Amino acid sequence: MSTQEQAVERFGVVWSPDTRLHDPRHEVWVGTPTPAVEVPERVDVLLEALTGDSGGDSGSAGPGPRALVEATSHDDRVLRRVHEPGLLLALRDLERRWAAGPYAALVGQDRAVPYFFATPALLAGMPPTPARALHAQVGERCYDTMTLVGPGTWAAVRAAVDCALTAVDLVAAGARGAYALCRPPGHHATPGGYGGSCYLNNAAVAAEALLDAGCHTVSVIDIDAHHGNGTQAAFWRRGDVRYGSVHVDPAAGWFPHVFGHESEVGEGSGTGATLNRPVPEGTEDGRWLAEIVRLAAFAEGADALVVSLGLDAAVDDPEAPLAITHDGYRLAGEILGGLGIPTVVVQEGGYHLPSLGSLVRAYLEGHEGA
Ligand code: SP5
Ligand code: ZN
Repeated sequence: MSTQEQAVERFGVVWSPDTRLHDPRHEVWVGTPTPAVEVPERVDVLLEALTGDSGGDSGSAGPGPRALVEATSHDDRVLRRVHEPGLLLALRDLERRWAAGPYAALVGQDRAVPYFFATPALLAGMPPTPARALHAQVGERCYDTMTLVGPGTWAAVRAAVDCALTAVDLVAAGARGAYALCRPPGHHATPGGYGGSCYLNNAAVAAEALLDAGCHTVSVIDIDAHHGNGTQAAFWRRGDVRYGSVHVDPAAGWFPHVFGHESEVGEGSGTGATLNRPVPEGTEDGRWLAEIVRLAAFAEGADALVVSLGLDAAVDDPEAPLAITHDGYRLAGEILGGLGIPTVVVQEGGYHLPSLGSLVRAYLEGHEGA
């Protein structure tokens, strides 16, 4: 029996205190403000679990503490390869413009939330004139009512991107892997739009940065309970970045509703570089892990791996109906870690605060130990 611990190189944890600054307070669902689940406390829970003293199971013979790395600021160069300039401009200015508007005084709404969407059904084939009112402009970029922008949102969103880019720096410098404690999450953010509690796509930015660092191919594997429509959109027509995801079946009624079906495989030179594995409500470890084995085979051969690590597939999570255990997350880590590919793990969703810490440890220990 070999002492596996000796070989274990623990992933550094990249974080930024600024990621706490975004506080949506509410998400509006079917017209009704409900308490936000994507809350700043998520950062503290994850950080404490990964760096606090309550670390290992027994305490005595476990590996040492993880390196805690504060994100360094990176310019917009890689970010602009994922997102349209119009999205970056709109998001950067939105909290100031909304605060200057009458919304807080009129209706007590101090967060930007859209109410009007210029869908193809409205346009009816006619050429629209851009809306003058800010409350109509918000719906040009925000595609749902659950992704509010307020004081501190931009600072946090941009800091999350810096976490992802700093984690890439660690891997580019030779680390086996690194964990980016990104908040808010990113995988629902498309090149031109935001929604699903996501504003900028941290995982897609990480993949682009890995290409920049000399990788020829990158695989993004997304194990969040929801399909990462934004990441899929970013690489839909490209063969250099593969996107594979296991998620609750949108055809059963789940967000993002219109994407995440098995029939979506990419287009053009990206044909076959997208793989969706929707699973039924109530899916347990066995089925989920079998899909992760398929995703691992799909990811194999890439020069680098990005894992979109959502913890909301867990059985106790309030936002998704899957039933994955701690052992499931540990085994998922072992399967993806078994590929032996340098990896940037990017935090996505996960909303059951009492479980997040042990789930993230389970995944990372599985991946590192593989
Ligand atoms: C990153 C991520 O996990 N985003 C999740 C987005 C899915 N949210 C869908 C929410 C559907 C409505 N839930 C009702 C709960 C009201 N608080
Ligand atoms: Zn999710």
